[in-house]
Amino acid sequence: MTLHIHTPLLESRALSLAAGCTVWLKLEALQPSGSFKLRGIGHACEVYRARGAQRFVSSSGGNAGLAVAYAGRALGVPVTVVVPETTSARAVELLKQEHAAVVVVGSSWQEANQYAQGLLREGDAFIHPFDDPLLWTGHASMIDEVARAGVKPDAVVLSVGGGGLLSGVVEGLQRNGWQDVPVLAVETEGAASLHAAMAAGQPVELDAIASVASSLGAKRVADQALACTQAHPVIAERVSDRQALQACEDFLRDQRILVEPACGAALALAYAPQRLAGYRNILVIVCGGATATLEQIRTWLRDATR
Ligand code: PLV
Repeated sequence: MTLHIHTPLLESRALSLAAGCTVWLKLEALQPSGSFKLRGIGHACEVYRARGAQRFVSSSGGNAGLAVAYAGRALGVPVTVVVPETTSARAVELLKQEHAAVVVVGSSWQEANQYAQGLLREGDAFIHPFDDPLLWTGHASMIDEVARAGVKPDAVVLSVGGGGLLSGVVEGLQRNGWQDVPVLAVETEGAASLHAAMAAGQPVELDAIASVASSLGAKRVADQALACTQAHPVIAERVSDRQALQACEDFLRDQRILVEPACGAALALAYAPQRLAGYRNILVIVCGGATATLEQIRTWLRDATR
């Protein structure tokens, strides 16, 4: 028994028509915590508990924090999540539903993270939102499921924040012998830390994040994410906030599932005509996201300047 579930893999008629090729969806939005994060974080939490952890500490007010809170409740381990003041009321409400202790500190993730490090006592396990090999191994299971279903895509489309999802998907492709399947790694223009690192050939720290896709807002990607781009074919793609938001609206209409702009970024590549020209069979990781509401997405879309 794992904490995550085996998610549906389905062919989307609407997205296939929009993209001009067959589009398969891996519906990670249906994980109990609302995103793919539960695969890697569930695995990490199980390992840390087996090593004796008596508390899990997270510094994410987003989907990683929610996955830790879900895993902790399921495993009977108390969870403390430190979130910055920018975290939405909805996210705090969801964390409290999972009975996590929520501490609100600092104006950014960096400050909340620093505070969380200071809380660590003996017996605590810190669960990083994206930079931990245990997470990547857990995320890789989504590719095992696709391989077992007998669907081999010509490319995988996914979103990149800190690059944990990218690292896990590349691990999954490699362990299934799919070294020849490229990854199209999508970021919003204001959160394009992987794109910047690939262009520079080394890790780069962005000055600021300027995107509504806050779940993609890692100023610097994990070193492993950049290493993946050197070991596996990875193409960096960027979309605007407006495209990511519109993709959330379109996906709700087409598949009746609400996702965050972080996930809309990957979907936007399929909705934009011609961006997938030359491919016949695409797999999109519908990574999900539980913290944005439809009202919020519509407000952002109305006000989007980029
Ligand atoms: N979210 C991280 C933030 O990283 C978090 O703390 O929850 N799609 C969704 C819905 C996500 O929540 C995230 C990461 C990503 C994609 C990107 O995954 P990553 O970070 O592994 O590249 C800043």
